[in-house]
Amino acid sequence: MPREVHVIDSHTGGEPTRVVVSGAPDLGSGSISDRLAVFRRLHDPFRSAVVNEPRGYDAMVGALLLPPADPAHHAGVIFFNNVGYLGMCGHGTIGVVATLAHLQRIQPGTVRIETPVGLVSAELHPNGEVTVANVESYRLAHNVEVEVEGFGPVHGDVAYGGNWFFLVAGSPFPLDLLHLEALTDYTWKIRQALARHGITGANGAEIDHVELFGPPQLPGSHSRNFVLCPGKAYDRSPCGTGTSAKLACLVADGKLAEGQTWRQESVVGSFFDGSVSIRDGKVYPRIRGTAFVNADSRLILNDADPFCWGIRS
Ligand code: PYC
Repeated sequence: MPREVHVIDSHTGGEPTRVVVSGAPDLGSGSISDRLAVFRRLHDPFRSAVVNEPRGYDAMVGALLLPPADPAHHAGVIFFNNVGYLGMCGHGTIGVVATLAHLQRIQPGTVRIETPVGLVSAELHPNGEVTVANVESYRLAHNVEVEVEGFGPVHGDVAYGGNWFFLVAGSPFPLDLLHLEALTDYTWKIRQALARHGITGANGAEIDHVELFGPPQLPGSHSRNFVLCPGKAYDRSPCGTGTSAKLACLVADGKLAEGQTWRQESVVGSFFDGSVSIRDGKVYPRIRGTAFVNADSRLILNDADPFCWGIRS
């Protein structure tokens, strides 16, 4: 019998999130990290079926909604994309909260969500905006030089915001939609160079996101970015975890303090408002944005379909 998977799609600043509400494989009842390990080991084709073509496309981020390990929390979630799994996802968390509101499972107020990298809380505001209180974010290394094929030495910061980022100030190409191909090629080469030179996050973690920053184009915003995601798609939103990494760098540079807002705009012209709370010297970013639900549908997984499990590169 073909299997049906209930999904709800939304976008946050243009970046899509597909929340799997039911029809997913049983991952057991361990911690979210334990369930991620089961997902990765035994059910990876399901990830591909949900986000890859012919049902999805490279920019699609999936969010598997799970019962929380701790009943005091509202939900657990595992984020995934066209090539694998994400520790955290800022735009995706905003999409999950908008989806829970669409399903009338939550009202305005605080939502506590378990992710593989820790507990994240989010505030659903009465006007539908969402503020995500992210995991601790920090800069690991400042002004790291890497030799990039065809471009020479490039300098950037290595920082964590729930995923690992290399943050580069400036770009040889304007951060706009006319230059997406060149920006993708440049940032992909930076990522390859980081891997080639053994430049990693903490404990050897791969740096799988690259972020370029340039001057803002919208009134009231502080900077525009281009973010390359692990599977070579670019983030249509300003990237919640990428903005968290940026906020941690700004705090480390003495350029942002508690109570101040940093408006980060994306390459498509959407924006997040970022701020920080600092506890015991540690930086905890807050990302405020809006998601719009734009589809509520059933995926059909039919084993007789040769592309049932997605087109995988
Ligand atoms: O918003 O954190 C984010 C994100 C990560 C990858 C795509 N979006």
